[in-house]
Amino acid sequence: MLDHIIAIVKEAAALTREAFSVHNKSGDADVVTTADENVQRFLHEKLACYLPGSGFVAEEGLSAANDADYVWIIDPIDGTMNFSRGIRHHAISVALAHKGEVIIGVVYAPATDDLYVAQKGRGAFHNGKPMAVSDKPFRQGLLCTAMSLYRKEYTDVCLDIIRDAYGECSDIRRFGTAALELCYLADGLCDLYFEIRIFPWDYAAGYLILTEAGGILTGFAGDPLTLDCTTPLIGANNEENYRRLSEIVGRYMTRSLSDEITAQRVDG
Ligand code: LIP
Repeated sequence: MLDHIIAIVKEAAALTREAFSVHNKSGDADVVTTADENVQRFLHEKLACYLPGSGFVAEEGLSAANDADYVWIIDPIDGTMNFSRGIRHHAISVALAHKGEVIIGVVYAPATDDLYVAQKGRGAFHNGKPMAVSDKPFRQGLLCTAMSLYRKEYTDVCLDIIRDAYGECSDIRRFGTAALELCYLADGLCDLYFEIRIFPWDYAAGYLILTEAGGILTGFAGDPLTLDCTTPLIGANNEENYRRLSEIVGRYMTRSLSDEITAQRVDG
């Protein structure tokens, strides 16, 4: 099954090498390209044929049969702004969930030919090599993070959290693609992750890849990820660093703010 999904994702990647146009969705910071739409349409057609009766939740307006046992969670191009500007940090992210649990994750970066995959209970692999999180302590950690791109009213909270974390870790990185950032944690390249509001299609595949590589990823205050709403996302290479980052986040985020963020459902 995994090899077949990989083949479909890599076939879809060819569509990112064709000419494309760019459109604004909810504003200048929220863009979509015809490549996003073409990749999503291709993946929907091929994966629905491969797994009849499966449901779909995908970024570009696709939400179907979400009560099916098997549901595909897809970001056709994660890091669309990067892609639209010619920045190589972007990826196709495909997750397969069974009764709400991610069992397969595939993240493929067409510009660099980096393939990250995981199957539940069977490890995570980068271009066929086993992945493992780093053993870096917090003070040596690289924190992948982002501002609240589509909800700029959360900017101050993000700045407070990032300022405190930056004062205690080594440095921050903003790659503009959560799917790849979670793979970087899984591969030991980065060590910490925080984003205040992110969609399931951004993180579903990266979640399995990171946890299969030994990492930790949850919502606010250890909340499990439910795959059906936007959520804060906190991740780390080990339990000690996860607790320390969660404590920093808890200085400024509240349960009511987290509830406000997770109130936005994405499953239709
Ligand atoms: C991306 C997200 C990421 C965010 C990026 C971008 P998209 O998704 O994965 O969390 O910080 O700016 O939004 O919209 O490119 O598919």
